Amino acid sequence: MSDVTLIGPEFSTYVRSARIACVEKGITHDLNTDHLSGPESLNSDAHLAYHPFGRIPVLLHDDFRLFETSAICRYVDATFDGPPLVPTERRQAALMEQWISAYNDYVSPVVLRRHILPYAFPQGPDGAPDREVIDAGLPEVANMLKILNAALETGPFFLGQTPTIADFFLLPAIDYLRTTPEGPDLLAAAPNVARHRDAFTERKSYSQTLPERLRETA
Ligand SMILES: N[C@@H](CCC(=O)N[C@@H](CS)C(=O)NCC(=O)O)C(=O)O
Repeated sequence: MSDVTLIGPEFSTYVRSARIACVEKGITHDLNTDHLSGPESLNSDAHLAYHPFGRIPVLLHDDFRLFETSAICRYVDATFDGPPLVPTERRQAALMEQWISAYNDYVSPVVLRRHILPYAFPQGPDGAPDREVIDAGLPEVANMLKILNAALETGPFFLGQTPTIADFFLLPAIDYLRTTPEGPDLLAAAPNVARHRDAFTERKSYSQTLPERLRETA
């Protein structure tokens, strides 16, 4: 029993990243969505008391509260016994930071916000996915996958055979990408990215954090 609680729903990509860190470290965690009922509840007083920017996840451990997924993963790594989630060699550790930051600042705004989310939460006419938004984003999504494909050339993970926190960030987005109409073709053109996800499926941290809506397609 670790007494770690993560606030946020299981379908959220960043919540999944934090959950993967817990499973890879070998600790149990609870998920808490008690005060969350929909996107608007992220800006409720109850949630803002945990996360002043109205995002998820938040980690609770004893009387300690922490937001930002990278900080949460690093806290889990530093606090509990278990396999290291960060490389010990300084350049490898720096490369891990590089890919976490690149995911947050470049990959997620394109792959998640301009492709996956417009399908998951359609905002177009009649509640359909907004084709203009999605079509305009496709060349950039393909370019992101090209960059990731090159980075994962040795693979299967960013830093070789063992996943690190950077991989915990990428996996949830790629797992959703497979399920969009264009996803399979985009991934066929980026086989190292597809291999990254396939290598993850062999790990407990994949199956134990698989969101409900991906269970049929896994
Ligand atoms: N920088 C934050 C990003 C967290 C984030 O954006 N989480 C998403 C869920 S995957 C969220 O809260 N979205 C709600 C929104 O954008 O309003 C982190 O690393 O935790």
